[in-house]
Amino acid sequence: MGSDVKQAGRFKQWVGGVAALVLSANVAAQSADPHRWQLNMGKGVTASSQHAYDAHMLALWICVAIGALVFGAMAIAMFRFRKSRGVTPATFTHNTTAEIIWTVVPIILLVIMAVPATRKLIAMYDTRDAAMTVKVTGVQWMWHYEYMGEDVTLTSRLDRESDRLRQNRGTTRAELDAHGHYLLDVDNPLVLPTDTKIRFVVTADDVIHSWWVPAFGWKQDAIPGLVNEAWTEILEPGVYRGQCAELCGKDHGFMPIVVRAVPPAEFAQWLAAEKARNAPATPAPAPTEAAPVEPAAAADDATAQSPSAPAAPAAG
Ligand SMILES: [Cu+2]
Repeated sequence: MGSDVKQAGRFKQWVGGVAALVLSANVAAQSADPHRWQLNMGKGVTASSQHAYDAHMLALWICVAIGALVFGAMAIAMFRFRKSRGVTPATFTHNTTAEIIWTVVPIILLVIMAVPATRKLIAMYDTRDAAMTVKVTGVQWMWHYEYMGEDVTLTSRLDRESDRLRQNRGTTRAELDAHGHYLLDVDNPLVLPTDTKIRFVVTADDVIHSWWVPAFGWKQDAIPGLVNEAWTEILEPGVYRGQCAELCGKDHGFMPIVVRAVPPAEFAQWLAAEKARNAPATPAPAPTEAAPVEPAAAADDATAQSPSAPAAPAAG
């Protein structure tokens, strides 16, 4: 009896799992997160990622057709012309027509794949006419973001809870599952507008990092002393996650990327609020709190202005 109940529970769980899988195909199309047992690459949420997906699918279907043709021909040849049927082999060794065909056809196929792929690659590197620029700086082991010309900067680190779980030896699987985005969450996500061409300039402060959000369809190396460019135009609002994709030291695995893409109007609001927050404290409007606010604000200012005090020059 008990085992029956257990079995029924199992079955329910299994059915639930399958349903979740089928449903998640829909949800995944929105969130662009990979899901369990995903077979194909994701379409992503930008024109670049969808171009990559299209190029991939074109090549895939050409491969499928070639595979079906070649293996089909082999199967027919092995079955119909087998020795046990008394077939005697032909004695010719060359066939000029066949050789020309199997040289020309692949060339045509390669051109069919290369032309759109090259066009898409060129578009991926065309950062002109961007509406805004975000500077991304990789630092061991976090990301700095600067909205160029807006006086808004962010520092984005691994969220506290992931950090606590990863450092605690007693962390259980259940705790990790409960987190939901273990090692893929940050304290301050990069907020970006949708339907806007955004240019990125990517660099690093210490070692080589790489900024990678799979749903955007590209990754860009962040190299100290070098400024790399990239651009994106996010088509759907959502939260997109990525990671540093260049081994950059012991905490390489703990500098995830989270982008929150919101409609342009919401982004403008957020940016205005950030600007107000970062602006030097104006003395006039202090409606609720009085004196004790001032020194704290001043201290904040001082630290914000000199994030790293230059070391005294070494003598000699
Ligand atoms: Cu890194």
